[in-house]
Amino acid sequence: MALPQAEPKNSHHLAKHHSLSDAFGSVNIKQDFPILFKPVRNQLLVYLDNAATTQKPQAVIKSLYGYYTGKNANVHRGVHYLSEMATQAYESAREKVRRFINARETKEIVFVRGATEAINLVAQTFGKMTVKQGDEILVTELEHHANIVPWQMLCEQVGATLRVIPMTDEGELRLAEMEGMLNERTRLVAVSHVSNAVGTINPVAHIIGIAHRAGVPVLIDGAQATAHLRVDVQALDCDFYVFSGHKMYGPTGIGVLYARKALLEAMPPYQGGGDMISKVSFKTGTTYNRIPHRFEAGTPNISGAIGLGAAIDYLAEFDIDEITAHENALLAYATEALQQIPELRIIGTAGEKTGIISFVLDDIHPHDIGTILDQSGIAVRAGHHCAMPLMERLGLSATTRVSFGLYNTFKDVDLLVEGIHHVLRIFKAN
Ligand code: 7TS
Repeated sequence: MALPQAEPKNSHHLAKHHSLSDAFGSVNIKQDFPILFKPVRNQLLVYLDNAATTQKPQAVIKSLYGYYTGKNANVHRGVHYLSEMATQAYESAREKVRRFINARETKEIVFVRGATEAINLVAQTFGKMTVKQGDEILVTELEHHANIVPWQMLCEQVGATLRVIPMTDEGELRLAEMEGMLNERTRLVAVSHVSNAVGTINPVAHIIGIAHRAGVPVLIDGAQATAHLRVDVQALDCDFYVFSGHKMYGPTGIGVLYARKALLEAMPPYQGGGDMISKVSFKTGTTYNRIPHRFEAGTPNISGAIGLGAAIDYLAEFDIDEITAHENALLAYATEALQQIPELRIIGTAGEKTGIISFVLDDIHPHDIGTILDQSGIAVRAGHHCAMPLMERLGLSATTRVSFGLYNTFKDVDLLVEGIHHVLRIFKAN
């Protein structure tokens, strides 16, 4: 399948709602990301590790610079000008997040460090409140450790059991089994929207329907979804949705917990400290602030939230469905090209996938593959992808993983394929 590949151009930032059929497939979008023009090992970077973290557009970098040069102060405290500016910027980022995932109210948006912290928060607040000895929590075989370990810790603390929804060899959840696993002791289903290790898009709306019919709330780990798929928490009807800013072109150290208002209002606080209280007294005890501030103890990541807001604005310059379509086209093109390599086996062949391809190549260790590709300026991830139970299920210790972002091109895929042939040549020569 020979797809057209436009030549590099020095044109500038895309106009708002630029025709994406022009923009994608060319390198125009790369121009928004300064780091993609930094030579890596004397070559132009081919960045294919977007599931680990995405690169940041100039607009996000500028927003951080703008914050620290024009607005820096602590939030929700000072009466002075800069504090008002910082608070306004921070709270307006919350509104951008609300709109981005279509939550009903900004109260339902809690800023956290990332998906990991959001899940730990839910486990230690909602979990401690509702999960008792003998109760059960359901996760799946496809989860990242961030959506396993906090639940294991909770189960150990309260004497509950973690049960695991199995998957097929292709990497699809066996939902018929899930129905049989729900019972009157089940307190929560925690499932990823998209698997980071093999790219499966789980049918989360369907899963939420099944769980809700059994009266069980659902947490969706959207770390691998928000940069690639349209997310609407009201349409999904999920109870919790978590994600990380850095995987969607925003800064590191900022992420989001969305929780249904009634749940958030019922949950006990997570960390104690400044900003999360309404009154503190040694005599009469402490009362807590209203949501979402009750869950944001201490000085938050103000610049991070503002940078995430800028990333959301950046994504809004595109139509998210066109981003999905572009990454699907890259996935199809790369899958077909990689299948031509007899020594290569793709791991995870679900019917619905995002732009993530895990593979093994002969018996060459993924770390060797990653290291050799890096010599050609191609960045991929090698290892267990923080999904050791998934690897165990597949009988593997590691894979090499390629993951696309909106700036990747068909040329990037061609360079990857060339790089893999180079790896094979090196190993065959030895
Ligand atoms: N959930 C999923 C599905 C993830 O892919 C990750 C990170 C996390 C949770 C945790 O996100 P964090 O931002 O809190 O660290 N996944 C990966 C990855 O695939 N490679 O590096 C990190």
